[in-house]
Amino acid sequence: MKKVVLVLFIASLVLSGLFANGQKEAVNNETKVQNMVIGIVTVPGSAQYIAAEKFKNLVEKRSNGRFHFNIKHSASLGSESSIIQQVQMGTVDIAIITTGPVGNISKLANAFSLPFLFKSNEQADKVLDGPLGQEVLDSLASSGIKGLAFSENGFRNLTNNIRPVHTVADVAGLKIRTMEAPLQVKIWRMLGANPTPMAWPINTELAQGTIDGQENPLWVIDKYKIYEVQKYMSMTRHVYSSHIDMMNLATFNKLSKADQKMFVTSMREAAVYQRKQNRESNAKHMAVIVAHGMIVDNHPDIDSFRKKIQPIYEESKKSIGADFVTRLLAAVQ
Ligand code: EAX
Repeated sequence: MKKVVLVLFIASLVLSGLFANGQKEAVNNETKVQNMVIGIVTVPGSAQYIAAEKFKNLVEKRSNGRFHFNIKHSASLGSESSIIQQVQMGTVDIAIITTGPVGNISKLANAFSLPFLFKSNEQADKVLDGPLGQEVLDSLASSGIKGLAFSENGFRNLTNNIRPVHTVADVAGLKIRTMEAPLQVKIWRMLGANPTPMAWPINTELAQGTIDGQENPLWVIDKYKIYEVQKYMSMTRHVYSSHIDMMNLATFNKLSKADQKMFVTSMREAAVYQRKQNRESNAKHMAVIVAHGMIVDNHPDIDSFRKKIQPIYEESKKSIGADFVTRLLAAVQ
C-alpha cells in the first residue's frame, strides 16, 4: 500500500511539473512576440525589398509568429549610409544594404565592388557564398554588425544625358553620380568622369541636370523610371553590386542558438531566391527601357575601360589589404 502511495505521489509530482512547464511554454509563445525593423532605402518591388520580404515571410512562418518584421522602405529611414549607422546603434535590427556604402565600415567589403571583378553571376555566387564572402561578413563584427548573407543589386550599367558612351574616352568630363563610397568615386575619376557621391534616390538631380549621369543595374533604371530623365545607356557591367544583408550584432547574440541558425539560414535562402528573381527579370527591364526610347549600346568597348582602370587593383592592395585582394583576384581567374 505504502509503495502504491509513493508511486502515485511521484507520478503526480512529475505530471504537475510537466503541466507547469507546458503552461509556461504556452505563455512564452503568446507574450514573447519580438518585433523587429528591417531597413532598406529602396521602394517595394526593389531588389532590396524582395530579399527583405522573403526573409520576413520565412522567419515569421518558421518561428510560428514569435518574430514579426516591419519593413521600412523608400528612404523613410534615410540613406543607406545612415541605415548602416542605425543598425550599429540597434535602432534598426536588420538591413539590406548595397555593398558600396558598407565599404565605409569594412575595408574588406570594398574588394567585392572592384570593377570588372566577376565574370559571371555564377562566379560571384561562388566567391560571395564561399570563404572569402564569409570573411567579409565576419569583418563587420568589429562594427557591431552581424553579416548574414549576400543578396544582389546586379551588374551596374552607365546612363547619361550628354552623348552615347561607347569607349572610355566618351566618359571624359561627364558629371556622374556615384554611391556614397570612396572606391566608387575613385573608379569614376580614374575613368575620366567628374564623379559626385550622393544618397539614393537621385531623380530630381538627374531631371534638373545637376548631374549628367548615373550607373545602376537594369531593375533600378526601370523601377525608378530613370529612362524618363536619361537618354543613353551603355551595358558596361563595370561593377557587380551585391547587397550585404546585416543585423545588429548584440540583438543577434541575444537570440537562442536555434533562432540564430534560423535567421542565418533564412537570409541565405532569401538571398538565393532574390538573386534568381533579379537575374530572370533583366530581359523584362530591358524591354521597358527600350520601349521608353533610351538609346542602348549593348556592346561598348569594355577593353578600353579595363585598360584605363587597371591601376586600381594594385592601389586596392594598399587600401584594402594585399592578402585579401590577392586571394580574391586569384579566385576570379
Ligand atoms: O539600389 O545607391 C545606389 O546606386 C543603389 O544601387 C540604389 O540604391 C539602388
